[in-house]
Amino acid sequence: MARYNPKAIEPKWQQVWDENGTFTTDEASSKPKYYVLEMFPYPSGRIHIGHVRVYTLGDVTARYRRAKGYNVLHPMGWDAFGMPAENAAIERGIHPGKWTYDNIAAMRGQLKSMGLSYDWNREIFTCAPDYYVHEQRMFLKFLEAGLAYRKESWVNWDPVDQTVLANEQVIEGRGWRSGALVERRKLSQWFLKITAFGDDLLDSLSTLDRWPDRVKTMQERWIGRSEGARLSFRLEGAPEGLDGLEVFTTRPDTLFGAAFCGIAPNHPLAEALAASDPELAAFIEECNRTGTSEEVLEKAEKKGYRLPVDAEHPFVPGLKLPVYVANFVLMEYGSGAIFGCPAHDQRDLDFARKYDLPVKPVVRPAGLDDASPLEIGSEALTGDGVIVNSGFLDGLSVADAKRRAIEELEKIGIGKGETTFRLRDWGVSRQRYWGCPIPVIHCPDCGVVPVPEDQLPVTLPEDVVFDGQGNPLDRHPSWAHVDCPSCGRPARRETDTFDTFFESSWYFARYTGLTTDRPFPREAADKWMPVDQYIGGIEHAVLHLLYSRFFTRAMREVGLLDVKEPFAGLLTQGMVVHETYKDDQGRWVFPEEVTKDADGQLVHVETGRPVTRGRIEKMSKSKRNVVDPMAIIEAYGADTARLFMLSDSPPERDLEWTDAGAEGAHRYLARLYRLVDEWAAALPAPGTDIGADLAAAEGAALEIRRKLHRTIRDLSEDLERFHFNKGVARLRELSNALFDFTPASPADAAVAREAVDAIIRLIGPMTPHLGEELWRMAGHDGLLAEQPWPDFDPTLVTVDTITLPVQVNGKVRSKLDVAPDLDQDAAVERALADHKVKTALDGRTPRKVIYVPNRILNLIG
Ligand code: ANZ
Ligand code: ZN
Repeated sequence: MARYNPKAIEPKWQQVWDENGTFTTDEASSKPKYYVLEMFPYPSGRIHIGHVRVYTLGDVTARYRRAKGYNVLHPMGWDAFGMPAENAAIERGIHPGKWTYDNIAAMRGQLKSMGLSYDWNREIFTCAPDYYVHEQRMFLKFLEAGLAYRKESWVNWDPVDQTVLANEQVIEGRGWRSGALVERRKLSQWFLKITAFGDDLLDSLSTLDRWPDRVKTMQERWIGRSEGARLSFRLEGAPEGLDGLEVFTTRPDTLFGAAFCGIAPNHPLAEALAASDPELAAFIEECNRTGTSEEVLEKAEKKGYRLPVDAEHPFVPGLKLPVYVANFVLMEYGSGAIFGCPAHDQRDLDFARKYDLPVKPVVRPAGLDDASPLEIGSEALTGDGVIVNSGFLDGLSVADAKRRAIEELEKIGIGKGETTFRLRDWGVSRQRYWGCPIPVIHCPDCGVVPVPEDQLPVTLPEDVVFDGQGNPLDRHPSWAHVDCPSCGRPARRETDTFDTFFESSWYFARYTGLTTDRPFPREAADKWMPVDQYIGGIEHAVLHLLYSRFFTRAMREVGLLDVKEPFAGLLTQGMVVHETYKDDQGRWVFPEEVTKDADGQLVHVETGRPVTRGRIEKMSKSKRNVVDPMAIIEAYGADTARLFMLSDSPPERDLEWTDAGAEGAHRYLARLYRLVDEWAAALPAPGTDIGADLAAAEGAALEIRRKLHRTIRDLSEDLERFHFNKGVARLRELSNALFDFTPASPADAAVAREAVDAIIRLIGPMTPHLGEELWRMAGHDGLLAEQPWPDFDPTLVTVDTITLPVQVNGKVRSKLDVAPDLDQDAAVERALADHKVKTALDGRTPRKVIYVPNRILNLIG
């Protein structure tokens, strides 16, 4: 008798798929397309358990769709630029390129050992010139189209990584990688005009009906569209040319409650006045020590610096408002200046209380009658209501007053309605070596000159020094020194490289065809895009997913493809979590080091000292609760790891890794293997016409058929909806029925053949190696991976009832057709209504009920 041995089976089938080109996408196929993609990995060196989960989810989807008759595109590649490679160079003297490609080789092997159905012919490496040359061309196209531009701006500077960070990369005021407190700096940077698509990026979210609401909400907030007005205050005491102050407001209805104006620390007026005011200069510098992200400013204490300048109220002649430099006003939002209405804005109220400014309510909250006094304590009134104390706006609703105020501003020519976005243009310049060089040259005479097409790609020099001091490209002796392509005089290459989110913003389109003359073939992109199902982590809800949506629009605008949305369906998988332990010193302990002593107390295996169980947490090295996927595959095989990743939790939720769970999954697969092994010889040969025998099936065999066809129907639904855990449970239930079944008659054997063939196909996407092996053991030629998904027989699934025999005093009196798993009360009620049972009971009520669900009901009376 053979034994389930994944170590032998798995490499064997991987090799067969490879040699056979089983997963090579056929461009000539006339089947409907299905593009499934998992977020590609950063080549850190080893796959982690999160990879195993996400790539299993994608692989089951790809294999299922293939079986359902789709022409599937399922590619894989490497997000290969980025800082860890450069850090390795600094720390260990390995060239980032070598480090990266070595890691890729190791991880590719690990992914292959999982049996993933990728078309490896389309593998991409974003750090290779044949990939990034297209980025350079694309960037120059964007530049031409006005979608890329250069400007001086205040940026988030990471003092440890020595680079600029996008706002999205600043988390609670710290760099997302280094954890260092972010500072502000003024630099000349390249920007991509994501704001040009602000409205569309927002409005089109409603078309993404296969995206999680959570992600859409996060994007909506991030884009942050605000409708309001821009208006100009006349300033008294301001230097020439700076005496009009533009502010953006979403609440023009509260203008009569204005108490002050605030400007950003980097506002031109503040900078002009600081030139002759050291105290102001010091205040500005203090503000610059915190990052530019809103989050930070929101939390910081509100502070201001009173300027020797007043603003004239536009509607109230003679009313003068003090002007402050305020630390909570952002230069990059609206116009970098505000008017403050303390009664109806919390920040303004905090500020007013601190600097003793008037607080004048101008909105009476709905439900508060005219007579009651309108007083503001420590909380601003931000709700709806009726306008008061506001001249020509009095009596209007907030919405009407907004419109009326804008009308008035337009009439007197000092303002207009305006929409503003929280979203800012994407700064893509990074002062790093291991990234795609930005293909421009700076000429003292000609300014910024694009690198001519025939000189692309601009490749990275190999001979660079990594010592952690700034950007190595800057200090390379010759690389940056070139002649100006336009005037021929000495000029200098741009030494900044692109943010690495650049690469991942279009790689999904590159997979549609690896052309050299263009980023991807137009027809192929139009055929394959959008990705039908994208799978990856929720941590990319705004960054990567928003950039990709923008890039797709930008690529469309420059004529590279014709879709707007890159990802039609999105699944965000949860984390894999694991138990944690600490010893009596509070140190983390590996779960393998924990055992129970004679009294059943948890202790450390070596020291015998007490250990306490901690929370179940995301796997992390520091908490010593990491499980290495390669060790799992080594111990149980990839199919067990895959099956476990699909069991227990829905994909969006966290999944707890337990050894017991993995062992359970393994035992189940071994049992299925034994079943097929035992049955194989007695099954009718494949291809035999078993139709008549199947039709003759009855009793337990018929029950098996019913269960089988229901499982086919329901599992298909489960896979379409990504309810993989439910699907696994269903398969195990079906298997249990088979384990209990002993085929005796020819009809039974036919049913066994039908069931074995179907269950192999059903489990194939989840445990593909075992699937292929069982397919062979069951006597089939060819590959399971090329078999269609089984169909269910509708006549076998419609009858969702079972036959329940009813005994009265031990004698069968009737048979009821009832729903499976009916509870006792309902079963008794049904029985008492049955006339044969009634006759048998002859008016007596049963004294005792014996009920075995789905088997028998015995009434004693
Ligand atoms: C006056 C006012 C009165 C405001 C009131 C609010 C409530 P959202 O909705 O997020 O777009 N603002 C404008 N530009 C700013 C900047 N650069 N930095 C900081 N704050 C700025 O917020 C728009 C509101 O935020 C604007 O409306 C403005 O304050 C402030 F009862 O104007 B408001
Ligand atoms: Zn020149």
